[in-house]
Amino acid sequence: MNELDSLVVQAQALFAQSATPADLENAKAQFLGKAGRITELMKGMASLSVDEKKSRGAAINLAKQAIEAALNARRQALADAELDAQLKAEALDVSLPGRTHAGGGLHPVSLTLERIEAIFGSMGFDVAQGPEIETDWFNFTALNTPEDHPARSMHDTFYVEGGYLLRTHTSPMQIRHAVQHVKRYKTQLDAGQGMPEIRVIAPGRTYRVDSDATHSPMFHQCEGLWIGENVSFKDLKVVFTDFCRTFFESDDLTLRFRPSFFPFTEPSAEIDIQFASGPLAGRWLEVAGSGQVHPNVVRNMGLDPERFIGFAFGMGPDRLTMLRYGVNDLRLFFDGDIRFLRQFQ
Ligand code: 2U9
Repeated sequence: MNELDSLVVQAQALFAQSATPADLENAKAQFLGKAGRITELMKGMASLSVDEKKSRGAAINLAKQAIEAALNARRQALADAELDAQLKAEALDVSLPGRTHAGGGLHPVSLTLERIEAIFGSMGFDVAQGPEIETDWFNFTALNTPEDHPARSMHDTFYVEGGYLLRTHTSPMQIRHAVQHVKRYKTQLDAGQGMPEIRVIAPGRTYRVDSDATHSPMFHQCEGLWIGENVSFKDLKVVFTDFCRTFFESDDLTLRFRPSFFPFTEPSAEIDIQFASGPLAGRWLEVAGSGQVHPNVVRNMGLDPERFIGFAFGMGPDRLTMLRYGVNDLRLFFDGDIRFLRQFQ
């Protein structure tokens, strides 16, 4: 192998070893740079005759062209490799699941409240919401609850400065609603005419000094009221049976009205339900209290109890949610554990 061929082979080898464009440019300088081997060979021709210069020059040129070709091929190869690596690094895997914002959802008790509102709404009941900090009058007195009733004890209720308290039930809202309703139809009533029936439910937060697996200091209630001139216990039974069957999506569910006592209703009854099938089949489960509204309470609405009559009921949406979903500890609803709450989305 002559000197020029060997130079080409050396250049090819050095170019092949160059792993980066910078290495390659350094290698190029050794052969094609100002002080490179080819330049030196060119300079070395000065002492040659014209003929020798021609043939030597042509030979050196060929070697130079071969080295340049090897350089360009290696430049291209390195550029291709770099592009390849870049494409790989920036590659989009279109089969990956998209990045979404975690969608929130309603709390299970809110789902129950919405469900209760929709069912009673379909039966013509309004939904009334109002203050959670109440006066003694609306929370107790107007509801025929005497001064010495244990519910009024400091141990049973949270009292706020200024004679206010955290409502212990949503019934005060029903009184407020009824009083407004009666005011709106006052002229008609005074003229001896009638008024549209009061048909309302009051869902919301209520408070008591109580805390264990089945009691929370803050809990939910939904109470209902239906007052008219011809409303009876039969209507309560029909309405509540319909409600329970729709709420629990079970047509073979039976109800039992068990005599009880509440200051604001007389007579009063606890309402128990029994499923014919499913995990709770055969057991009587208490779901609500109810009764015919006490004449004193009807009077406190501004109505004549000899003419207007009706019934009321009260239930605990927390407990209904536990029954519907099979939850065994009330506190799970208020701990805010996302693993629990996510199951209801
Ligand atoms: C007015 C008049 C009467 C609402 C009623 C109940 C019976 C009752 C609670 C039981 C435990 C709900 O689940 S609970 O928290 N309620 O038993 N509530 S009758 O009576 C009223 C309401 C408003 C004006």
